[in-house]
Amino acid sequence: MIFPEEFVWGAATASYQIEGAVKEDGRGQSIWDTFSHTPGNVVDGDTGDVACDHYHRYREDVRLMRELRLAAYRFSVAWPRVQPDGAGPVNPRGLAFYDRLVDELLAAEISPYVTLYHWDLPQALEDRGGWTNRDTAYRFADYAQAVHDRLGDRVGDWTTLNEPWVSAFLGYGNGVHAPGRRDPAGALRSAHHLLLGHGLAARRLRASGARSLMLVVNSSPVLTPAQVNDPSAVAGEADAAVVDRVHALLTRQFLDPAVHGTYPAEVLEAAARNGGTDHVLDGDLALINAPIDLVGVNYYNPCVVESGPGLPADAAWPGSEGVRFAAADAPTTAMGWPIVPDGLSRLLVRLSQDYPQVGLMVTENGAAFDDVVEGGRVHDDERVAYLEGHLREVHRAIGAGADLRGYLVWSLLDNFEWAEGYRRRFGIVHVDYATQARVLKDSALWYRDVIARNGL
Ligand code: GBH
Repeated sequence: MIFPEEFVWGAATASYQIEGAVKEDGRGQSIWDTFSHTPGNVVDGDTGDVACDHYHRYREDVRLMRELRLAAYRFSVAWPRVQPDGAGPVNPRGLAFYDRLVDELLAAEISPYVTLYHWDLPQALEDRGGWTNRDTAYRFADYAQAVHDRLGDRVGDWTTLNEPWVSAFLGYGNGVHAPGRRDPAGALRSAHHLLLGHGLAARRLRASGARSLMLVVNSSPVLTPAQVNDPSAVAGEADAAVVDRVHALLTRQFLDPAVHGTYPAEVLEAAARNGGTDHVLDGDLALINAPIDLVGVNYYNPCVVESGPGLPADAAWPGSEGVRFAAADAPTTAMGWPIVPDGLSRLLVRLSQDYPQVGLMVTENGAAFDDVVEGGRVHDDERVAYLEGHLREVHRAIGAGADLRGYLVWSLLDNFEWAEGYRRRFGIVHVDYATQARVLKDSALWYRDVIARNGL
């Protein structure tokens, strides 16, 4: 099973999940510092204060990537390192870290894929309303410009946002993520302002000469319980309507505006029932519809729903009245997420049909399992099986015509898994948090072989 010659193999991380060094070199506070330091928000009271200490150990981490012969490394820039208060003059010492990291990657022949926003909003902006405030979109575009000014001579691959659905609906909807607000109307406004920030930043980066622009979404095929194990199962009318609505809320809410310059009716209806649509100004959709090259897809599991007459909307899903979120009949990871590899091919084929204007990249895929270190090895057979199963589906999607450019494992390192803290391990490299020792898991050795032969 060989992949196209230009296929990009890599791994991904995010700033707050790995860097630590939260008070160093003038870094300001982010909403995740505030949130993780507030008791009750993160399992075991874990915080990103130290994390993988990547801020100090990035050279060793790039050496590991080099050993695996990664072609690409997707990381994010911490906005509060660059602009401690989210606006105004840049902090050169904060930017200097990413400057060193980029040089180290290039010396190792690894392409840096820079994500500008992976959830660590400067707290000072949250104090002025965060993403519910339209002004944050403009602040984001200024910040994006500042990072490009410093790294754009060496970085060609830029992502504006990681998973705006999660920022908006877990951050401002159900409050499971920072800033921990529970406000459905605010979540819908936030989603729009995130999109506006994406469009404004994409235009600035393009004008500054960025080679490739990407928006990364958490997307899933939306399936009825019967469709999980039988893709040809036909949904009844009520279930089919619910499937379409949830697909609009999860995926089309972001990709329709970005790629087509339109909102799905389901999103506007959800907003009409939750605070109104006044935050969508004339001309916004045209701004959001900035040309991009790629859509990044983070896939972990399908979204399983059926009709549930009379049910209220879930806090993370304004507009989901009458939807029952159901369990999938499938084995699960340590997160409790169902393992459905062919969900990935179903998703990629659909996205390539719905959004033929852009290429696709799998920017995250991976799984948490309860790894055991034994004699300096980690035999994570379940992770190898998960990754192999999903790569077969990536290959199948390419065969079915999807314009798929690459695959990035989530994650390079075990790291701070947001509200789950450090107990959930997604890495292909094990991290012993007591010593910061790194050990390549069996999955990393397996992935190195996949990369070497460009296939399975
Ligand atoms: C990604 O997000 C992140 O980009 C990454 O930072 C993170 O470490 C990684 O995945 C692993 O979690 O049932 O309504 O609550 C995770 C994507 C999307 C997965 C929302 C959980 C729950 C939806 N997440 N999903 S709901």
